[in-house]
Amino acid sequence: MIVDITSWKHVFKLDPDKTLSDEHLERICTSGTHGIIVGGSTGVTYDNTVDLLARIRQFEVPCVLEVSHRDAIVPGFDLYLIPVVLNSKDPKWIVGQHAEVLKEYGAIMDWEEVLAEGYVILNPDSDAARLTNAETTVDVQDVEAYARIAEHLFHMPIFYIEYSGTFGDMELVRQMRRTLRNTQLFYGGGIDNQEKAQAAAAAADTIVVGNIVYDDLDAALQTLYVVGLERKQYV
Ligand code: 1GP
Repeated sequence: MIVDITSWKHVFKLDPDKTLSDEHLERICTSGTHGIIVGGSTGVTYDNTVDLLARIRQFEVPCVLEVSHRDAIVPGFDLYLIPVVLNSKDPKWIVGQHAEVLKEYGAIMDWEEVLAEGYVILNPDSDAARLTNAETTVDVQDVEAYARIAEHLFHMPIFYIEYSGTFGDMELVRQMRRTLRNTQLFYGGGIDNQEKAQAAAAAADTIVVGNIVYDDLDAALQTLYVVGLERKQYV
């Protein structure tokens, strides 16, 4: 399946390390969302990633893997998103792990299926920030510099403002939308109701809805209203 992420307004992010019933997975996959990102910060393995992919593949929704660990690179996804944590203090999360993987698989990679994501992780209390040793004490000018690095220096297709677990500063997100020209702005973090989805969708190109899927499925499905994607039988 050819996936055009530039048309994505709304995606769900599903974590292979978390449990979702078949019924809930079906409601997510047939909700009308533009895509499913499979990814997580901890506990992601080859086996739990294969398992989740196989379950999602019963449905027609595009499904992409956000690669978080070299051992969990599973064939069969529509696309592979490769995070580059621009505000990490450890080069391992910027190019280190990437180089390790490419030493092994570089010659056989299908680059048509790979997209780099320039990440800025801003919630210091998130697993993602702790894991990647992200410098979260940054201001708008810092984040703007990262956005320009992503777009103009590295020509990355995606700039991802990540507040995983908490709802972020929408004025900052809006400012990054004004700064970026062609690079697509993803926002994720703390979208757990329609109002927050609306605010985030007004600020970013693509909103990513994660944890609430596991905590309150009906609330998760309500986030589709803002982009006109809801399928009425589910909400
Ligand atoms: C996490 O950006 C996503 O990578 C979504 O965040 O889980 O807080 O919705 P939440």
